[in-house]
Amino acid sequence: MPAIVVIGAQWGDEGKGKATDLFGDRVQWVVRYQGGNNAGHTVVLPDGQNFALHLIPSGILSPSVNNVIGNGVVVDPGVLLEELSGLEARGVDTGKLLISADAHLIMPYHVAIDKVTERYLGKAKIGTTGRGIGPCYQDKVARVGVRVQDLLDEKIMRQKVDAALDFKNQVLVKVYNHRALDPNQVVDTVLEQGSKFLSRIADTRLLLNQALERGENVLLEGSQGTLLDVDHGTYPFVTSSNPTSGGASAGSGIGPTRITTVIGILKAYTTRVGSGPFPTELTDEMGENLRKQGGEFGVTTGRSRRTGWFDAVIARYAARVNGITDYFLTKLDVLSGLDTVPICVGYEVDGRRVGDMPMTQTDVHHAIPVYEEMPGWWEDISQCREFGELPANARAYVERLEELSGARVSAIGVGPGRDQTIVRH
Ligand code: 2SA
Ligand code: GDP
Ligand code: MG
Repeated sequence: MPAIVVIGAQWGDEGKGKATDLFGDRVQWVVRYQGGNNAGHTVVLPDGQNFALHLIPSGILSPSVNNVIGNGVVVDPGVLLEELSGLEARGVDTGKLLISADAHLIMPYHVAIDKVTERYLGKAKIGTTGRGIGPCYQDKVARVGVRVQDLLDEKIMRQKVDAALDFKNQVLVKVYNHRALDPNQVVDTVLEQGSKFLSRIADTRLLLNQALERGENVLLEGSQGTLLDVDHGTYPFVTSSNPTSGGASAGSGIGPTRITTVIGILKAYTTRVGSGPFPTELTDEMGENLRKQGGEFGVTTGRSRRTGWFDAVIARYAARVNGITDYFLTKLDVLSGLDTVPICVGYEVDGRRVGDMPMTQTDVHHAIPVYEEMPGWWEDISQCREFGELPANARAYVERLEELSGARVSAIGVGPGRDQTIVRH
């Protein structure tokens, strides 16, 4: 398995952190390829210690793994330092973390613009994490971004920030009634922060390709999920990068022919944080129960996650868009204790029955789920380690999801712990 990709098949928070951690002893490199500290990836170690990672790859908790923040990631230097010191204070060795010289820096004005834009949008807001992700990617695409390598050249850094703030301050002050930011102060702060991680800046695309040439294994860890992808998600209610497997090549510099396996992380039900359409959403007591049982609260912002039943239209879509070879079905244990478990098998859109993701966002907003009911199970399954140990109804639920979802279910999560996993293939 030279290069494998782990991606979220729904709207994020499927359990990608746990899945990546499980590969710890079989890969030499773990790479983040998009997003930034909007992500919240949870890993629970065998001794019960719980880690929430935001910007740093989940491989950091496996001592032998080299970790890379790839060129496609947006890096807030202050957050990076905080996350590093938080991990070090808990005894984690962070010596094997490298950062691409081509990754873009989230500057203080990106965070300010993210927050004021959301306030300005009011009811139409995206529900961003407020971490400056969108404004930073906007600057990248507009070719006025500041990159990690600019920390190595103060003159260039000052020129770029002066030019950027010349315009942005006018917008901040005139449109948003926000105070102007002082370019010298911004540069001094960012250079001071950057000085603490200069030794980690590297040509990571070269190092990763050399590692692949030596026969080492690389895991590309996606953040967020397929339906938050700026191209393939529920636009405009998406993040500003490509969490789908195609983004893994662009965001790391590893060619697509190197990728042999794409693992889709799929929750046994569905959640979403932020605004936007969610056909199977439950706004009743059942939704509240799923939130409580599943602990569905944002790892970065603490926001309540919206909850709903499993949606096979989404899973089929994710299988195609990402070329998923295997699914890791997580949080099956959360569904114990239900009389019946509904599965959304298709949508009704303005009187028409559809089995695939509608072409237009208007139709996605109008989609009414068509459900099939499966009998539930009452047993606590958190100690099951073989597929055969699951209650018959839980097995039938997994097998039905597999039939509907476009790829085989190779592993099943029955709890947050590393060992709480059933491996089938
Ligand atoms: P942004 O901040 O520009 O990326 O927000 C745009 C949309 O992307 C969603 N988004 C997420 N959805 C699920 N989980 C994410 N990470 C955190 C977690 C979220 C949290 O692991 O719990 O703590 O709130 C994540 N990051 C971005 C976001 O909700 C917007 O819909
Ligand atoms: P990520 O963003 O995809 O890494 O997922 P998050 O960490 O945001 O949210 C997933 C949550 O579910 C975390 O609290 C995990 O510890 C937890 N989790 C992962 N797999 C399982 C599972 O199979 N069962 C249960 N009960 N919890 C799980
Ligand atoms: Mg998360």
